[in-house]
Amino acid sequence: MEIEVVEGDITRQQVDAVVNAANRGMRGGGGVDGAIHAAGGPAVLEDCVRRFPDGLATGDAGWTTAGDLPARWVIHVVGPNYNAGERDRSLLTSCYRRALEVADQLGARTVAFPLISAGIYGWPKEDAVDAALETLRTSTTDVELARIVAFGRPAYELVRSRL
Ligand code: AR6
Repeated sequence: MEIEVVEGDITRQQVDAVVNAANRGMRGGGGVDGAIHAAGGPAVLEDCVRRFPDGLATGDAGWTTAGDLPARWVIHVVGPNYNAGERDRSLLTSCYRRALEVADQLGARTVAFPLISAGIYGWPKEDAVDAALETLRTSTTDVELARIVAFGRPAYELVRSRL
């Protein structure tokens, strides 16, 4: 699998699936989650309600339609909330691994990832990048391209330096 980094907005990515950094409730939120629901439109929330009546566990992944986004699917993951004391790193790496498993189930070959837990959930950025890269590098998957979408220049430079 090729791993690349771009600077940009995950809602603009022309890929098979975009990954959303959601929360356990799975009913939208701020950050990437807010941007994906805003750009994807109400179909994304409707599908969340239908597929995740009880939400989703931390470290797990599931999918919905991408609604009006250029992608075909949204793969939702729930990263650990570092600020709330969830600091088990395996919960963070699990998000990347589970997202690739869901991508394989869907037949998605190109997948765009945000830096899960690195925003509102407060995971230290450098380690969030390393956890993402390590997990993507060591996972066995049919996904051909993992694109890390860095939000802003500093995030882009950080990912590039760790790559
Ligand atoms: N495209 C790409 N990256 C983005 C975008 C975007 N449009 N917007 C923000 N980022 P966050 P989390 C970056 O906070 O830390 C929500 O309320 C951001 O700079 O979106 O996992 C959910 O509902 C950071 O590097 O996700 C949850 O409650 C990264 O994406 C909670 O926030 C992740 O930041 C999840 O927090």
